[in-house]
Amino acid sequence: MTSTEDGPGVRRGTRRTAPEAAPPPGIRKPLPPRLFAVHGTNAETRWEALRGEDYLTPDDLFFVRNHTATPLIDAATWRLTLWGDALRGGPVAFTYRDLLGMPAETLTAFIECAGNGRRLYGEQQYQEAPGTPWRLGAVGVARWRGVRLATLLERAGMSDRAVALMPRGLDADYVEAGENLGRVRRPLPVAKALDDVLVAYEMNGRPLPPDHGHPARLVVPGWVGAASIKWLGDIEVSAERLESPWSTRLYRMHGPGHPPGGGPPLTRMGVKSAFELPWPARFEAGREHLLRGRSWSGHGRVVRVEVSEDEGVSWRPARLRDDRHPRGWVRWTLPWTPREAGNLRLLARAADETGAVQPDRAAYNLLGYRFDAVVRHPVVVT
Ligand SMILES: Nc1nc2c(c(=O)[nH]1)N[C@H]1C(S)=C(S)[C@@H](COP(=O)(O)O)O[C@H]1N2
Ligand SMILES: [Mo]
Repeated sequence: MTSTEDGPGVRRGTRRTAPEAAPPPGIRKPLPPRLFAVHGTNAETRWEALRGEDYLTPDDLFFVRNHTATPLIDAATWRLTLWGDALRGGPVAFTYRDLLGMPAETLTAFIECAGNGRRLYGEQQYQEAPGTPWRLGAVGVARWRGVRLATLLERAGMSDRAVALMPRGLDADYVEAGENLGRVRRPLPVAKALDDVLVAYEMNGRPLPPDHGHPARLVVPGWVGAASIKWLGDIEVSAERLESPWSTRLYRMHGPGHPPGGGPPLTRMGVKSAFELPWPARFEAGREHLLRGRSWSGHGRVVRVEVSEDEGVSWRPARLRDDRHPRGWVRWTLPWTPREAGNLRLLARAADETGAVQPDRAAYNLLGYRFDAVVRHPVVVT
């Protein structure tokens, strides 16, 4: 990579084509190894492939997290049904055409898996966590277009007794260690639903691709990706609290330092940063390189990013680009001239507008969620 570090970046298709690995059976789009690392039924975006890309993650580079397999759903016969004891009338079904005919809204937001960075618990904190071994590529930013969930709830006649919703996907039942947990579903508080949740039918200006939820998915800004149910089929609207395995057991912090039975269901993601570099990255000594990266937070805009080449003893501010979206990420750059050959680690640390800063260590939990510590990116200087 040394000779291209200052250049326009790794353009897709310009590198020598690596042999294609067998794709996981459940994902429809191509997963060339230069763009993705495949883990079971999931595909992780390679950060070096984002180098030189625009603000939005292109659809063909967006990570995929599937509990089972991508279903192919015909938008013409698809229905989204709202039902439950907190509707004033009976169930209400919306067609794809109904959605397209309703007031549309556009939202630029990241979706990030709660387990993004899980592998770094082991690699960096020597605390292994089971589960999909994502490094930092289980995140992407897209421009979503669709109908506000608040609008659908209003049209379906939600009463003020409603406290919880249960959006559910149309993909197959999820079976974990021989136990059938049913279809992917996770309770969503009414307050969040009314605030900023979108029922999206477009991603980056085109109909949602099959792997990302066609014909429609939820986009729950700032929250763990599991809240953003894909292939949305129905939503229960309830006057009582609702639970599913995705709220009682999964997507909670378990283990030492957390309450018995786990902490509360995870909602917002923390602050994170990543370099647009391969792992490990290679640089030539004595030349100036332009470091690039992106930082994001589930709590609001990122306002500061600093980089360290000496394990956090000293920090230099990166230059933030002006394309910040409140629910997206920010791109940043910093020129860097490595002095001598050897191995080192590059650190990037972001702060958001609420004052939250990336910690030195992430709060360990048995399922490896929410790794938000400053990442030590390995670098070889030659
Ligand atoms: N129906 C359904 N929705 C789902 C999932 C799933 O497996 N089935 N995975 C969830 C998880 S854990 C994440 S992180 C995001 C990933 O969205 P993406 O695959 O579009 O990147 O979708 C969420 N929505
Ligand atoms: Mo996830």
